[in-house]
Amino acid sequence: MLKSPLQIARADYAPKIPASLKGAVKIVEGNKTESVADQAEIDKMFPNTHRMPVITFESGEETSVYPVAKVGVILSGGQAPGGHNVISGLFDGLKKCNKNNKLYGFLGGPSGLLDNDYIELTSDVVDEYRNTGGFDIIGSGRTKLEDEEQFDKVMSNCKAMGINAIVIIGGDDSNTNACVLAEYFVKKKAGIQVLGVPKTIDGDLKNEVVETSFGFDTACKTYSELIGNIQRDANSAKKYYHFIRLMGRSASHIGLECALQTQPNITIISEEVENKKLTLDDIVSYITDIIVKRAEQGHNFGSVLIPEGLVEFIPAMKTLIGELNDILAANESDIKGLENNQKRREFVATKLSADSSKVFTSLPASFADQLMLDRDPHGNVQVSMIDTEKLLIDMVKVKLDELKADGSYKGKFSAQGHFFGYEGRCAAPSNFDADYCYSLGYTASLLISEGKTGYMASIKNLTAPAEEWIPGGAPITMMMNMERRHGALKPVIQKALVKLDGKPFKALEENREEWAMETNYLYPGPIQYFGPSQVCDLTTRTIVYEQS
Ligand code: FBP
Repeated sequence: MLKSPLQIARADYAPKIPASLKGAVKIVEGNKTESVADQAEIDKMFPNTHRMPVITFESGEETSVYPVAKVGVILSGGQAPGGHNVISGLFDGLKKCNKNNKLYGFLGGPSGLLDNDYIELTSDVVDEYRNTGGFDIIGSGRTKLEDEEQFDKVMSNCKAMGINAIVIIGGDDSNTNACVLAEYFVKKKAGIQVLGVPKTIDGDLKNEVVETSFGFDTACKTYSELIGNIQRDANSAKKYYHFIRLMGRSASHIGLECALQTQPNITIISEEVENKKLTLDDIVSYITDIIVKRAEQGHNFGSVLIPEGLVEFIPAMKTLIGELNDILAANESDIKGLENNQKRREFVATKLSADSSKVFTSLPASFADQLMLDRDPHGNVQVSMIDTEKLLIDMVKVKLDELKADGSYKGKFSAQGHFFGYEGRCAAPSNFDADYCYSLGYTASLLISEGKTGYMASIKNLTAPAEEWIPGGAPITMMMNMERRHGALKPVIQKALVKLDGKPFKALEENREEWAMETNYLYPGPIQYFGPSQVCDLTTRTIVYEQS
């Protein structure tokens, strides 16, 4: 494989790990846990894996002798920086536990487990990928593993290969499925453990035991570098407003973190929009108002951060999308058979409720078409394909033209739209993600060796130096509650949205008026891999505020 000079230098980086993982390790079981809500239902659905204790790994006196394990690993869902280091940590940990342990990588995500499509991950393979971004070592996918027929297929494939543990590296949906699979295998006495690892750049898989999901740190640093560069350009040319949409399918953690790192003029947070029941028009008015005030000071440039998932948090749009989901699912072939998008829009409009139909038909045609695009395998709208930044630019322009006509706006408005998502998902992991991911993988190997199932690897105390991190495992059931999905109540991991009373949001709230009017941009620059620790080992502002 051809390598860049940075890749060659970076291959030698030895991830920093918690002191307790360096020598002999002992397992310490803590208090029994229970699900975040709906305990009675979770008891019924997870009789074997609900109410298990939290686990920590501490320095021990004697090296344990572990039985041989054959382990399968999959990468599930969207890419996130550090996935390769989870696999390196898992590989090294398994070899440390027993040199005869073997690791197999199932290809293309969960479908690899169903199709029995795998490679053995030997040191030759793993060494090529240490400290690199991407999921290309084995690929990823979004196939849903949720019904018993699939579980039986996975069980027979694993039994045929002698696999006794599966590690699922994924987000909230994939870890929910891992939990259901773990319970099923216990019930069937399959002798196959299932462990999860918290992945997603979106940062919405976190709770009291999982402080952050991996990849969030690197992705936000990558986007913040780009936002900083754009802001410096805006402040130099003084002629453009940059509307920047940031990935994060649901929660606005990425937008909030990038705002704290770069201090833009305007930041929209979806959770606040929902909480205040704002309409699209309210959001446009808020942005327009700031643009008018900046123009009065002679500033006709600026930066606006928009979360990718915004449309689903605007109450009227949320209702519309909910109705569209049902209509598209129920009339799939009829809609696909129509000759063009205009006909599809007209057909769909007749099926919507009166209110939603009004909203739908008032949207620009191109935007309405994007709302009708295929859902992902989990039934989610593919928000990365919806150009919310362009919609907002157009709507702000219309409002400014009206204000100009009545003489209350005399500025100039010229806007550029950007979408940052794929630029960050496979970036070379920051030191934080390289260290965190390696430690997560290593911890997963210990959970396997200790015979645990239905656990997610967890590393706590993440704002301290890596030496002081606390490795362990959290029962996935403790993160669960019952939610309505596709019309039925299902056990799912509770998604962590931005808390409006949390310190990261408060920090934005306290400063945003000043950032709107002043030009207080911060320029974080590129991720640094070599150099002083205070630059190279920075964590996110979010986690620092959350733990302060
Ligand atoms: P995961 O939740 O699987 O980690 O993926 C998150 C994400 O990066 C979102 O931010 C984004 O909306 C989505 O994936 C895009 O996925 P795809 O490229 O498959 O459309």
